Amino acid sequence: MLGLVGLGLAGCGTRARSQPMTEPARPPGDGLADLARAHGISFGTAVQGELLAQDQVYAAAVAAEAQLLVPEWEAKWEALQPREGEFDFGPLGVVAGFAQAQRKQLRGHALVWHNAMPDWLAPALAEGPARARAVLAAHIEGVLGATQPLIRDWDVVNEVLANPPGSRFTDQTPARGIFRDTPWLRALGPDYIELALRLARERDRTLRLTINDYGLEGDTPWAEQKRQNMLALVRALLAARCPLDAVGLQAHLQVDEPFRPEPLAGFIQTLHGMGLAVLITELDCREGANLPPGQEARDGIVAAYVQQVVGTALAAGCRTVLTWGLSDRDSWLNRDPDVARRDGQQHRGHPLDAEFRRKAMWQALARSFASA
Ligand code: 9MR
Repeated sequence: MLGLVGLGLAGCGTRARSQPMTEPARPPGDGLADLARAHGISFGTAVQGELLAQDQVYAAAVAAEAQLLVPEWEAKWEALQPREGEFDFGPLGVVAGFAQAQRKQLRGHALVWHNAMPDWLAPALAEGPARARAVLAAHIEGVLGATQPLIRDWDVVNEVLANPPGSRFTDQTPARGIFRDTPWLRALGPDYIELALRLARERDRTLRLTINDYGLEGDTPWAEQKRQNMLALVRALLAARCPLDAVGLQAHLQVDEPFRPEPLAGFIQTLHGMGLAVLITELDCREGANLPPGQEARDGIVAAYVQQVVGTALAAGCRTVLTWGLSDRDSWLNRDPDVARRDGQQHRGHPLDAEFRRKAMWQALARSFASA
């Protein structure tokens, strides 16, 4: 199979090759990634390939602020294997081409997830365990074969834990024990998690293997339950000598959710004690039901909340922070009908506003990096 390195450059088109992407609008060296790097922290963001290719303001902001990129959609199953056996690395190649041209690192998201599955996948899994195993092995082989050596860190499994009863998340997929009831779980039981991790390690011995999930940060009974469930899962995997290197905390924060540093710090330290790295993988922040008057007050609340959570994670030893997009303009928070505001306002939960101006959350991240 042709590697992604070649495909990436092809996917980016001649414009990107003959005419480098827009120069960063700001002088180099003062972006979040630079501030983070000075303190041993890697900062990055989720990106959308179409915007990287077509929107120079967007591309310049990514170039200036982020060192680590993760495709928001382009590395999901539905993007990479839309029809069984037919891999399409075109959209991912656009992101990879940008990363190469701008000398950014890339992480992968996500090999196994219950969303963004192509239409053929759930029926194939329903055909039985042997078929499910074969499909999983073929995907991991096809994807890692093409993305090595460009991507050195993958979310191998994403959101495998159920949301504990009482949680306020909109996704209330039923649970089977601690696990989310998905086509993967129905086909293979919880063993699909171990199988995916083992297949990934076999295919690429030095790849960092990450389990990624959300709802692990707050000071609520259900967040605590989910942290305990994650620890139980990690303990079981390690006891089975299953390869696993890191846990990703998505950190889709909500200012209305209670937060205290101790539970999160304790969780991160426990994971470190088990030999795992902990990353913040999808940081953004939803505003509360009742907005204070004035943009400055709104942004101040988001910034203070983000600083508490990120500051806590960094103090506990987390060394990688990615936001799920840089600007309010392009965020799922304002696109997804389940999380978008219903009062006509747009969430302001990203470091840059809709005009790509740095706002209080940007400063909060900068301060968190400086004091890490
Ligand atoms: O932000 C992503 C959105 O644009 C996609 O439509 C959606 C389905 O592919 O996925 C969103 O990203 C999710 C991520 O992959 C996993 N954690 C939750 C993110 C927000 O829903």
